[in-house]
Amino acid sequence: MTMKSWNRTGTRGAAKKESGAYDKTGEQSEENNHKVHRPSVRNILVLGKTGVGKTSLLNYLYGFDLPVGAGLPKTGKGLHENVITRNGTAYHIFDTWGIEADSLPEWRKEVLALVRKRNTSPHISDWFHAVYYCFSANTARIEAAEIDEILVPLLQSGCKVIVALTNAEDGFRKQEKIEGMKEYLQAELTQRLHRDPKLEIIPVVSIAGETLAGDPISRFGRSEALEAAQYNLTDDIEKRLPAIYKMNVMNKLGAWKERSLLLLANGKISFVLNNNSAKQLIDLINYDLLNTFGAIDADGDKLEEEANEYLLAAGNKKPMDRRWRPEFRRITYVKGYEYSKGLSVGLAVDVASSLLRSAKSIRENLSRRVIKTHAAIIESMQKKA
Ligand SMILES: Nc1nc2c(ncn2[C@@H]2O[C@H](COP(=O)(O)OP(=O)(O)OP(=O)(O)O)[C@@H](O)[C@H]2O)c(=O)[nH]1
Ligand SMILES: [Mg+2]
Repeated sequence: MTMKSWNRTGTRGAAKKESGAYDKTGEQSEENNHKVHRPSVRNILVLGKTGVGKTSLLNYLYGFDLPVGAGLPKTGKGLHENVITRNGTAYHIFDTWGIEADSLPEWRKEVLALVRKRNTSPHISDWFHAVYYCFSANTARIEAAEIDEILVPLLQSGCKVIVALTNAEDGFRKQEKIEGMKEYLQAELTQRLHRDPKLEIIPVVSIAGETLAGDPISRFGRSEALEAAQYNLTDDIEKRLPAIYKMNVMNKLGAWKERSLLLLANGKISFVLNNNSAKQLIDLINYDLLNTFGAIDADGDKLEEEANEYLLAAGNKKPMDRRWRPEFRRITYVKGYEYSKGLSVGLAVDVASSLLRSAKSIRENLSRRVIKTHAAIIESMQKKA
C-alpha cells in the first residue's frame, strides 16, 4: 500500500465496523462529543458525481435527515447551501447534486471560487470545516476529470479534502476495488501535485441494510471521517492563524502610519515655541499607536477564542499554544523634540531655536520618524517569523 503516514495515530487502515454505537440520527454521539465547547457554525462541502451517496454520507456523519435517492423533487442542479441547526450548531451544508463528469469543468470555477473565498477569510467560522469528495466503491469509477478539474485544483489551493469511498460494504471483489482506488488516487495525485497529496481516503457505508444472503450490513467509517475532518481543521487553524494575525498587524499599523502622516501634514504648528505644538502632535500619534497595539491584541484574543472553540469541540484537543502569535517590537514612543529642563535659560533657548525651525521642517522631521518607527516594527515582526 502506498498510503502515507502523515497524520495522527494508528486509526488509519481498515475502517472499524460499528455496532449500534450511534443511534439512527447520530445525535447520541454528537451529544457525547460536544458537551462543553460547541462552535456555533460548521461549514461542510460534499462533492462527487450524481448518485455516489453524498447526501447519505452527510446524513450518516452528522445525523441529518436529508432526502436521498433518485426520484426526489429537485429544484435545479448546483451547489446548494442548506442550514441545519442541531444541538446549538448551525451546519451550513453545501451539498452538490446532479454533477456528471462532463459538467465538471464548468463546476470547477464555482467550487474553487467558493472554497477560496471562504478559506481565506480571517474568521474561522467562514471556512469550510470539512470537505468530502465521494467515489462509489461499487462502480470503482474515478474519472480523469474528477481528478483534474476538482481534486487537484482544490488540493493545490491548500484545501484539505477527505475522500470517502462510499458503498464500501462487502461485495464482489469489494476489498480489491477499495485498495485499487486508494492506490490509483494516491499515485495520480502524487504525480499531478508533485508531492504527497496528504489525503485521507476512507471507506464508508452510510446506509445499514442486508446482503442478498440476508446478512446484516453495518454502517462504518463515521468516526474515521469525523476524526479526519477535525485533524484537517486543527492543521488549518495552526497554519493559517499566524498569517491572519500578521496581516492584521500590517493593516492596523499601516492605518496608524497614514493617520499620523495626515495629522503631521495638517496639524497646527505655532510659530513661536513650535516644539510645544510638535509635542502635542507627537503625543497624539503615540497615544494612537498604543491604542493600535491594544486593538491588535484584542483581535488576536478574538481569533484565539474562535480557534479554541473549534479545537476544543472534539473534546480531546489542547487549546491554542499561547505562543502562536508572531511577535513584534512594541515601540510605543515616537520621539519628539527634546525639551530643555532649565527654566529661564531653557525657555530662551526654546524660543530662539523655534524661531530657527520652520513648521515645514518639523512636519518633515516628525513624518520621517513615524515612517521609521513603522518600518522598525514591521521589520521586527518579519525577522522573528
Ligand atoms: N448500499 C449502500 N447504499 C448507499 C450507500 N450510500 C448511499 N447509498 C444509496 O445510494 C443511493 C444514492 O444516494 P444519495 O445519497 O442520494 O446520493 P447522492 O450522491 O446524494 O446523489 P445526487 O444527490 O443525486 O447527486 C441511495 O439509494 C442510497 O440509499 C452506502 O454506503 N451503501
Ligand atoms: Mg444528494
